[in-house]
Amino acid sequence: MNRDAISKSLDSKLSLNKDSKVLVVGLGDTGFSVAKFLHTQAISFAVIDSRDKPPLNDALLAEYPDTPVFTGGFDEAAFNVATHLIVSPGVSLQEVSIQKALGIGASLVSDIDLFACSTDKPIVAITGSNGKSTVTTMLGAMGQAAEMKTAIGGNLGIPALDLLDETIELYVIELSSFQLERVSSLNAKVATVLNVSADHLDRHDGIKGYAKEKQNVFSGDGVMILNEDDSIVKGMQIKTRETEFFSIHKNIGFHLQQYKDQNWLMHDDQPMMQQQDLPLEGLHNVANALAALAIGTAIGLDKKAMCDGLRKFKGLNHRMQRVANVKGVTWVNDSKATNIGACVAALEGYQNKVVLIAGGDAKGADMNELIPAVKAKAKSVVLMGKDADMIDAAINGSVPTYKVESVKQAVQLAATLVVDGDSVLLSPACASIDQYKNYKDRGDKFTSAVMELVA
Ligand code: UMA
Ligand code: ADP
Repeated sequence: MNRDAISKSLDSKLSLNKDSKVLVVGLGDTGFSVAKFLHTQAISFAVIDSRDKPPLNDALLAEYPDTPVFTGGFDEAAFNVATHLIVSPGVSLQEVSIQKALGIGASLVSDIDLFACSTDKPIVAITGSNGKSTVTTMLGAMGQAAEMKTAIGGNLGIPALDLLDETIELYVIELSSFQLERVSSLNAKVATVLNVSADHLDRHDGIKGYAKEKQNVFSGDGVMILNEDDSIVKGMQIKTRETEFFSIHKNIGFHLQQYKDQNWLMHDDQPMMQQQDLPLEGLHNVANALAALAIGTAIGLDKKAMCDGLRKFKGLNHRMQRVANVKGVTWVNDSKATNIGACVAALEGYQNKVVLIAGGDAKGADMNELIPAVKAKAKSVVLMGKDADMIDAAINGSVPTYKVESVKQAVQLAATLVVDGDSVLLSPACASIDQYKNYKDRGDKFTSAVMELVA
């Protein structure tokens, strides 16, 4: 779409035009991408961030020196004059200033709304508690194999607005519950909720409220891709909409089935590819591949290209990533397991018991839900971080536990607990922000500590 077409679309769908008074709330990657976008649309804006010196402050002022920027708190006056608030996902909508501004008539808009109004190319929208980044990247690999110019981003890393480019033929956008709770005009051509398990309960109104935000991904009339094995997701079906299912337990839609004595990924009665050709560990990754095949088929990608894309996809760092084998012990970095569902999926993938390293910020989750998998698959648990005591209380002596101050110490201690043939799994079931910059930082420190053992 050209600039004029985008302006018309923004005006008609979001009542956003040159007369609007826009306040961009949050100056991180999202806020900066919004600023760039509004600038190209010649819509004036101010930016606000509650940190004293947000990291992109200088970059913004270097690029757009005339922009009013408010930092070090949420200045009520800036909110009171705004007609539109474009709020970054990391900023809670419960902020008093935001609620007041919405109360006196400001509109809530997200970067994803701006993005969706600015392209007429197909959008695939992917959400779920776990597997979003994996499935989004699988679709990127499939699009590439099909020689379709495909852009991937959103919560994955590159803000959606930064992906906009006239030459792109397919957008695959990962969306978090925070992004979805502030989206009004998405209308993706194909959308999925991969699964729903407890996460971010410190920001949402229980699991029901969290699932409701995820369901927003289906706004519009596109194809719905649903997980037959997840009762919450299955319950999201809208009978009048075109729907496709995926399952690892039932022979329905895109599923896993024995065919000619081998396990195959099937579409109805058609074999697509053998499970053994998927270069990823764990049944949860088979579910991810089936979801990606269902999405790709709904978009119209060629079957052979999709399977070629999957065969070449080696997985993402910090997700069940084997970092080393030291004296017969396998060390696995699953630092991205920031909730219980991901840790359970990781543990269930093992035949033999492992030494589990877990803990961090549980984000309001009930750690009792982790215990059956811990009892079944952990020989001992090394705990770290803010909610170590809470996890220890839930384990309640059923498995030996040890407490440490950091992931480095966890590696050093775990090394004393293992014998030849064991695995040590960092799969924290918690966010990292209580002790680390992010999950990557935690995973990198784990890997460095393992490398020190090698040395
Ligand atoms: N801020 C305030 N007040 C607050 C909270 C935040 O002013 O009360 C400001 C911060 O000071 C900061 C800015 O808001 O300057 C940051 O905004 P942000 O937290 O929304 O972060 P962005 O840099 O815009 O990154 C966001 C996503 N971050 C979050 O949802 C927390 C990134 O997902 C995403 O990649 C990026 O947009 C591009 O779309 C990260 C993430 O951790 C990877 N996501 C969570 C997850 O995957 O579990 C949801
Ligand atoms: P997300 O983007 O939703 O956080 P990722 O693909 O980054 O998902 O994976 C995050 C964590 O969840 C990793 O620990 C990974 O091993 C695990 N995981 C991936 N797919 C699934 C799934 N379908 N079910 C449960 N856990 C999963």
